[in-house]
Amino acid sequence: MKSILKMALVIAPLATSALAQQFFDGTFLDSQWAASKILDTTPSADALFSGLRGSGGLPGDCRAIAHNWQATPSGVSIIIGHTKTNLVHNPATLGSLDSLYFAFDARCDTAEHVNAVAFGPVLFQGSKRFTVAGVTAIAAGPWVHFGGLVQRADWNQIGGNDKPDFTAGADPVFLGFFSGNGGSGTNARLSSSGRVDNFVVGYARSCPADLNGDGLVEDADFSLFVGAYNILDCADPTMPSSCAADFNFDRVVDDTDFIVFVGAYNELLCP
Ligand SMILES: [Ca+2]
Ligand SMILES: [Ca+2]
Repeated sequence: MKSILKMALVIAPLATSALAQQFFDGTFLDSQWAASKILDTTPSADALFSGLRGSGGLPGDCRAIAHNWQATPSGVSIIIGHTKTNLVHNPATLGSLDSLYFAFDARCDTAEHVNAVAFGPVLFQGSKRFTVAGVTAIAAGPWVHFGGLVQRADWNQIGGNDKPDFTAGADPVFLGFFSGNGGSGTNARLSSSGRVDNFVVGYARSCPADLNGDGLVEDADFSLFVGAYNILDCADPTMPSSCAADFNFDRVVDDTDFIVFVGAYNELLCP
């Protein structure tokens, strides 16, 4: 078995980056996040907004968002993009990857005439802004959770029909979430606020179980997997960074991930 492994190591192509990676933020340092207006159809296009690190998260710190806009009797929309500026993805390393995993928790505070705030994934690339329909948090309601794979085709460009460009040489990609409000039939200037916590972005390579990135899923990866499995919680400070053994991005390395690992381990060679 050992010699076969060695042979396979010799014939394996140069290891491409094959890690499942995920990035988590439950702290939301102001220096790592930026907010900008990406849509404002209010009469004077003068919607105000802010996004700042705040308390009252789920748990601990969160990103506290606030909107102030003129809601005319007819519908208007404002969308604010919150991007994690220290999480810049180079399309050359994203490659042909189509799907990104996003997750976050959100809630909406109570305010007069404000029914809800909408939240969803956002992607900035060059001058283009893209969103994906997410979740709606009801005023004074419970935290709501968004989590799911977003395919390239799922992105909707604000003011256009393009899709993000993940080909090598394309502009860097900034990822985050949007917060948005619409008119509620009230002709008034409204203020709403809410919170977002536990922001996760993940992308799976073609061979995520190859935890050491050498092109094979073998005993070395098994050891890495077992180590992560024993730690369990991606938030545990002893978990290797990016929690690559959490293949389904649910922030724990458990039996669900083990099933994925065993399937790949039996195959040995990455596709
Ligand atoms: Ca490996
Ligand atoms: Ca998992």
